[in-house]
Amino acid sequence: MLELYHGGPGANSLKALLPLKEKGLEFTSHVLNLLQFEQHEPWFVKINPNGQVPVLVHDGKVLTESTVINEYVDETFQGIPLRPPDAYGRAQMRVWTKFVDEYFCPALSFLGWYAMIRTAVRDLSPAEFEAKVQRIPLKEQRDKWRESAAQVWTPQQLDDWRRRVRASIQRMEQGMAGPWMLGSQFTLADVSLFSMLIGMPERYADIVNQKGSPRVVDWYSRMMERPGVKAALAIPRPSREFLETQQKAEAAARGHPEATPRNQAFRP
Ligand SMILES: N[C@@H](CCC(=O)N[C@@H](CS)C(=O)NCC(=O)O)C(=O)O
Repeated sequence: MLELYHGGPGANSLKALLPLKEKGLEFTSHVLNLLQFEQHEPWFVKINPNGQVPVLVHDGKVLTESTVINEYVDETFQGIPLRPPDAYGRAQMRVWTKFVDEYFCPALSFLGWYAMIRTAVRDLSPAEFEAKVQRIPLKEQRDKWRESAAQVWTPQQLDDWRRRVRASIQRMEQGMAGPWMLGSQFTLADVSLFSMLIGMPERYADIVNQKGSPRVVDWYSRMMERPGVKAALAIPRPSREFLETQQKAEAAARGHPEATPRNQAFRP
């Protein structure tokens, strides 16, 4: 029996969803609303003490870390193979998955949180917000929630994360070895990179576009045609819906001082 605890289809959650869908595996999906702190509820922290998604549970065995989950799934289950058959190919694949985990994903994540979190928590008073943050197991994550709500990051930091995102796309553009990242075989390298790229041609049109990164744009279109990708992207996205509701409330309140959000005190 397979169960996946995840957020909506984006970033590390999409990364773990894609191989399950590509292989056509049956699994029970548990979608958490990350912007309402469901991943820090005691019941979930019992499953993953880090209070983060994704988590795969296979016959009662708990697996964390999306990149590790994906290799486990490919090694354990039938269906389309997602790792190259040879050691050198697998090493090349892991260079990309490591690059995503250590460089690309952190840069995107900081920019995403900066853009989202303050709006997401606008209904919470500072005390309510702090009570939620206190439950977060990892200090790094507590800091990240607090810093993004207070928007303390400097323009230089934001510029540097954007630089890293741009450098990541250029590295992909130069490294694309065929229709898929490693050449003719679709692998976990494509899975990892695409999970970060999803939505970028719209949100980062100045970075991902036909002129500056044509091979990446063509690859993205090929990815979007895959039935496994379509199936993964059809998964519910409660965090996104919640954020959109908060954004509408924020827009409606603009210019109405009486509708000032309760988290005013977070603002610098
Ligand atoms: N290294 C972990 C990172 C997991 C991670 O960052 N998960 C994010 C979602 S993409 C999360 O749960 N964020 C919510 C939080 O930390 O409060 C992995 O690859 O699985």
